[in-house]
Parts: sequence; C-alpha cells; structure tokens
Amino acid sequence: PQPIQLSDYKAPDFLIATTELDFDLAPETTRVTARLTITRNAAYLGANDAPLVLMGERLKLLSVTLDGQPVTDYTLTDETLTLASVPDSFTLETEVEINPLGNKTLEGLYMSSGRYCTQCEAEGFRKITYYLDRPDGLSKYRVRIEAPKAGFPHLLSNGNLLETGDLDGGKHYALWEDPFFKPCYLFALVAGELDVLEDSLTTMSGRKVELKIYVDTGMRDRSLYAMDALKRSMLWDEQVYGREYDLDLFMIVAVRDFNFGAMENKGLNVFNASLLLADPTTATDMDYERIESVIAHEYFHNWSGNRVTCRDWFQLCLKEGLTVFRDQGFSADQRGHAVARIKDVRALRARQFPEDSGPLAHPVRPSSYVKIDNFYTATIYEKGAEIVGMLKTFVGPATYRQALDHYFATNDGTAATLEDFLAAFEAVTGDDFSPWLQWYTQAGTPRLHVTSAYDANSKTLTLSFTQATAPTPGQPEKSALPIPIRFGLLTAEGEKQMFTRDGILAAESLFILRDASAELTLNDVKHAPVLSILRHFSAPVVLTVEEPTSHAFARFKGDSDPFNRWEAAQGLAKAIILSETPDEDLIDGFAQGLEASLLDEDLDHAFKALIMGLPTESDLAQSLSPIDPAFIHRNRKAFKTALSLRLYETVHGLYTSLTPAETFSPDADAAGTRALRNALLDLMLAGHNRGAENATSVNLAFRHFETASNMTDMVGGLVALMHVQDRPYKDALDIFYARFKHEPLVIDKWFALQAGCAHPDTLARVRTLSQHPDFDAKTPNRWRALVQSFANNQSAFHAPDGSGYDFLVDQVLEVDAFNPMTAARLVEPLSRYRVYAEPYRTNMKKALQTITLSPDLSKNVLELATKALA
Ligand code: HT7
Ligand code: ZN
Repeated sequence: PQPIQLSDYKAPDFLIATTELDFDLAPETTRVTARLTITRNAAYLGANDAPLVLMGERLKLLSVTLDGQPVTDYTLTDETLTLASVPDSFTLETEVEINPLGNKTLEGLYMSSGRYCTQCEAEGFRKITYYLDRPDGLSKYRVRIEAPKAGFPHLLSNGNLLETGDLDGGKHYALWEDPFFKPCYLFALVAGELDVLEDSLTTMSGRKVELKIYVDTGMRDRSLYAMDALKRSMLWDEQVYGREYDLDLFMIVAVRDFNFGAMENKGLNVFNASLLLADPTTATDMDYERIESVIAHEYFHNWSGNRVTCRDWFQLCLKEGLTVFRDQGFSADQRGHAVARIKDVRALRARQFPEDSGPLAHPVRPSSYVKIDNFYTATIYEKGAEIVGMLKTFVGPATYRQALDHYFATNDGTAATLEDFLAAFEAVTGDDFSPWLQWYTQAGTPRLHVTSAYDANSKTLTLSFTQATAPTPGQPEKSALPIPIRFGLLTAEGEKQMFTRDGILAAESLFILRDASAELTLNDVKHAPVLSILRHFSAPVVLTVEEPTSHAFARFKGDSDPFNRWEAAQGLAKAIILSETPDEDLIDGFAQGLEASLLDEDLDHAFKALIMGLPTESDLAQSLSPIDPAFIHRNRKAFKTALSLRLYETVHGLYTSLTPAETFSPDADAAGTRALRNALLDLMLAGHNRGAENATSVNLAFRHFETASNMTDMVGGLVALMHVQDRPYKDALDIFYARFKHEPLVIDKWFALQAGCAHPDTLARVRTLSQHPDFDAKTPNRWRALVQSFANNQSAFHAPDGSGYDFLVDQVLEVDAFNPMTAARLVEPLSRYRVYAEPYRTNMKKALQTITLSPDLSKNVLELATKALA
C-alpha cells in the first residue's frame, strides 16, 4: 500500500458547513441519510475544478441527490464515491445501508452487547457514510436517530438534545444538535438499554452543566468514582488552565467492546468499561488510578483536541501529547508529584524507549504512514507529553500558562499544527522556538553523558555534557536537541550541598544543553560532590554519568529529589542483576539502603513501595546487549531472593505493622499503604523456598488473599503466591474464578494474571486458557488480557524454542481477519528481534516472516510487520 506523506498535505478542495445525519437503526440494515451543504474551498475558487471525492468503506449506496436532483453519474470504488463535476456550492444527499451487527472491526457504527455504538477516530466515519473524513473538515452537526423503543430507550449523540418523540410501530426518535464546529472523528452515537448516573456541576462562569454517565444495567454505583473524577477534572482544568466546559450537557458511556481505552467525542465520551467501572471488590487501586487519569484525559481533550483540533493526522501529538501532559499534571496534583513522576517515567521507559530504539521508531510527528491507527503509539502520546513538559520547564510555569492561553485563544475553532503550538511560545516570550521543533521531527532517544572535574583548592566543579542520538530508520544523521537538565549536588554522605552558579547561590539549577557538548562551571562547592543530574527526569533521555558506585549509594540514601533517589536504587539494582557473578558486597549495600528507606519515617508509603520495585525484565533488557531473557529472569529472581533472605525480619515487621483500614478508600494515601503492604508480602515470599520462614510466609500470603476485603489485596496475595509453584497458588486461582465468574472485568484479571506468571508451564496454561469457554478473541479486553499479558511476560514469551512466538502469530492472524487495529498492536513484541541473542533472534524473525507471508493480511498488520523486517 502507498504511504501517505506529510509533505503532500493540501487543504481540502471542499468544505462541509453543515452535516445532517438521519439514522434509522436496525442491527443488520441501518439506513444513514447524510445531507451535506458543501462549498468549494475559497482558497481554490476559480483556480480549481477538482472533483468531489468522498471516502466510504463497507457502505451499500442506495441513492445520491445533488440540490434535490438524483445523481447517477458518479464513480464508486471500495473506498470512494466521486462526482466528477459539481457546482461551487450545493447540497448533497446520500443514503446508505450499513450492518452494525456484522461489524467486528469496532470502527464506524457497531453493535456491542445489544447496543449501538460508534468509534470514528481516526478514519471510522467513512464506515458510516460517504464523507471527506479528514480532521481539518470542520462542520456543524444535526443528528436524528430513530430506533425501536424496546431495547433502545436511550438515543444519544453529540451536543444538545433538541427534541424526542414517539413514532408508529413502537419506534421513537431523538434529535441532537452540536453548536460547535467539529471534525467527523469526534462524531458519536450510542443507542440502547443503559442505566444512568446523573449529577451536575456549576462552571466558573456560573453555568450549570448536567453530567450523565451511562453504564450497563445494574452498574450505576460502579460509576460513582468516575463521576467524582470527572468533577475534579472539570474544576482542575478551570483552576490550572482556565478552561471551562462549553456545552450544557456532558455524557460518558461505558461499553464492553472497544479497541482502545476511551474516546473524547464532543460532549459524548465513550469509554472501555474497564476504564470506568470500579468498586473496591472488583477494581484494584491501579484501576482507580487509571480511571481517574483517563476520565481527566478525555475530558481535557474538550479543549486540547476538540476546540483546537489537528490539521492532519501527522499532528496527532498536538492533541495527544498535550493532553497526556495535562492529565499527568492532574494526576500529580491528586496523588503526589514524586510518585506520579516515577510512574510516568517507568511507563515511558517500558514502552516508548524500546519503540524509539527499534525498527518501528518514528518521530513524534511522523512524516509518512500507511495506517494512522498504527501511530497511536507511546512515542506520540508519552514522548509527546515529555516535550510539552520540557517546554514548561524551559519557560517556567507562569510563562507556560500564558503560552497555553495564547494557543487556545488564537487557535480556537481551528485545525492546527505543531508549528501553531510553538508559535504560542514564541508569541509570549519573543524567542525562537524552532530548535524545539526537532524534538517533534527527530526520532530516537538522545543519550546524555556527563563527566565532572572537582578542584578541591578552588572549590570549583566543572561539568561536561555531551549528547548523541543513534540513527533510526530513515534518519541516519541526527541533530543536537535542546535538553533541559535540572541538577543539584550532594555530599558523599548524601546531604544536600549548595553551590554558586553565575554568582547566584543555589541548591538546584537548570542547564539547557543546546549543542552536541557543553561545559558548565560551578563555584563554592565546599566538598567533593556527588552529582544529582536530570532531577525529576527533566528530559526523556538515557543518562550516563561517570562516577564511582558509592555516589549512587549516596543518592539512594539521601537525594532530596525523590525521583533521583528512586533512580539511584534502580541503577544499582540493574548493575547487580546484570553482572555475570553476584557481588555480595553490592547486594549487602543495596539491602542496607533499602532497609534504611523502608524505615525512613519521612518517606510516604507509596514511595517506599516504588523504591522496593526492582527494574522489570523488559527494563533490564534495554541495558543488555544482546538480550538474553533467560539470563535476565534468572538473575533478577536470584537478586530478589537474596534481598528477601537479608531483609526478612524488617519486611515482616513492617508488613505486620501495617494493618488494613476498616473501610476502603481509593485515595492516594490509602492506596499507597496497600501498595506497600503488597510489595512487602511479595518480597517475603520471594525467599520462601530458600528458607525465608517458608511455611509461615506462604500461609501469610494465603490468608492475605483469602481475607482481603478489596481487589488490590486479593491480587496482591495472588501475585505473592506465584512464588509458590503449586497448590496454594492454584487453589487461590480457583477460589478467585469461582467468586468472580460472573464479573467480566475481574475474569479479565484472572486471565491476565495467569498469562503474566513466570512459571515454566505458562505457555501450556495460556494455550489451555485460549480454549476456555470464557475466552473470546472477538472481545478485545479478554483477548488482550490473555495474549498481550503473555507477550509482555518476558520469560514465558521468549521460550528458546520459539513456541511463545508461534502462539502470538496464530493469535494475531486470527484476530487480524476481523479486527486489524487490535491485531496490529501485538506485532510490536516481535519487532526488535535484531537486539536479541540466539536462538531468540532467529525465531522472532521467522515468526515475523510467517506473518508477512500470510494471505489476506490487513494493511495495519502488514505495515508493522514489514517495517519490523526492513
Ligand atoms: N483519541 C482517542 C484515540 C482512540 C482511537 C484511535 C484509534 C482507534 C480507536 C481509538 N479509540 C480511541 C483516545 C485518546 O487518546 O484520548
Ligand atoms: Zn487522547
């Protein structure tokens, strides 16, 4: 397939000022009538007599009229409807028939659990009607929905409800109007039987907004937390960004079958039920945290995405990177900045860094694509958010707010570009921001290397910084990028140390590295310093510092920057795990450092839980060349066992001192305590078969699981019991299934936990689970619970004989036949085969080749598998 190029962008030949849609809903024969008022784009008037080309897929065209006259002189292909000659201004009416029940792609209009639902981003609207279907085509919508009353009491679309009424034959209708111009990817329709939770909020200008969350019948109480998160998000966006909601009604609908997390359709967000429904007995603290952040994310899109949208899909990061940055800011304010930052960076490193160093690496603003669905990536979202964060660090919070105000004011109601975003920073500062554009256009993670020279006589410290970015596909040469480096100094004992920079006394400072290398001299440095570089992870780079190991221990002990304190522990753990032979002194030192942190009264529970978390196997893989998954798994496990044996008393003591709260609260403090208790239990169990109070700890874990009054502790108990390979673990799984067999979201966890388990029989178990009556590849949540969890399970997936890869290939091909978007997401685990040791490398490559050689492959899967092999 021919890629679409950013350099080919051209404004549309036609504009659609108004869009009127009539839906006559029927499961297999829905009729959609579209009345479009179309004008030739003024930019081309007189100079252009381009044909009208509308996009449409899987549509049965019934009729076309132009200004009321039937048209028969048109050309139809599988993807387009073309009218060769049209006036400069006209009304076009088309009527099509579609089959929502048969639509398993979950794009366009589809049926899920007996309900109609739409998903139009990125290019799903063309599966509903013939349309321009591009994000810079802004139009005002009026939508009439007609359906049987029985089974479809709620008929929802964007904007304000103008009218409802009964019709003959047990049918009824609803008429909706959205007063805001919007691109068609923000169109939504939902119809069906639903329970609704209602609330309201008065905005900063005193307007009352009705808030409604629609859920499966009987699930209303499980949407209370989402409603609470929504109200907090709305207030936060007013307080922090000055953004007020604009319609009188905001609706959210939870659906079971969804390709992604959620969708920000104007005034009618659609959510994957797993990211909306929560109660203590079925949702973990991680679920609560995720729900809070996704509710905020989709709501924040109302300004960053909907009011100001993207000119073309190459600018996707304009809305996604900015909105992720905004939702991260919200979560940090709700749950604590240090802990939130550590979690965000962990996620960035787990997903974006590998992407950026593999064959699928692409700039945050790509320059070409085959299927835009393949570009909803960690690079666009998470690295995109990091760039906004760097801009904020660079200009400071007050100027950042001015720039954002300017951006929203000058681009409201338009489809903008990343240049427009940077122009707002230029407008309020008067500076040139073009060097920052390179963060958007250049792929790859920069490596930042730091060396230092201390002169004890003059008390001066010279820091030398160098940056380099490795080539990525299509970009052999790399430029230096502006890198904000926040730093401080410590003493050898881990105490804070002041210094003077340019005559100003400071405890912390910000240096902007603009070139390939630079030096910085600090004065009045009284003691030989320990460097604390890249505090708060001020730039998305890989940092290396030339220093003795004792310096990392000093930061682990006392860095006042919590991020770098955690980072020091991660770095030390990584060095220990990846060494060929265990260094007992280092392990002792690490255990002492960890013990000190656990006993430190000044650290909160959530932070302690994080600092106990060893680098994941995929994190460790990024520091090993070539990657040997078995070596990593063995060494990580051995180190955890060694820590368990050394710290058993302390860990057990702390665990027993943390009594579970009488009543459940999902707030950050309570969640932090549960996280710590579960992490302690897990560490205790890690040494159980090497004698760390063997039976006692196993019984403790089983009791923890059995008596848990919330899902977080149940899962915590189960995860700890995974250290035991047989009975108690298997009993716990059976108890879990029996208790929750009627709760689909919990059964997803049951599948995911087993697929993520490191036992040697995991692949066999996963294969058996793929035949389980509750397994359904057509339900994306269930499929991802089993297959994605397995592909993320480094030790089980990377079986030396390639059997894990074979399983993945079978699954991808099966799902690709009906849901290419979801299938394509699981090509990525095979893509970095070149950096693996043998026999993994050859087997991964073979698996990719099997995919590319399969007949009838979707464009989505073909694009990624081909790029991976290129
Ligand atoms: N903007 C939304 C993206 C999305 C999506 C993209 C492709 C296919 C299906 C999809 N569902 C939702 C979600 C967001 O980032 O807010
Ligand atoms: Zn988004």
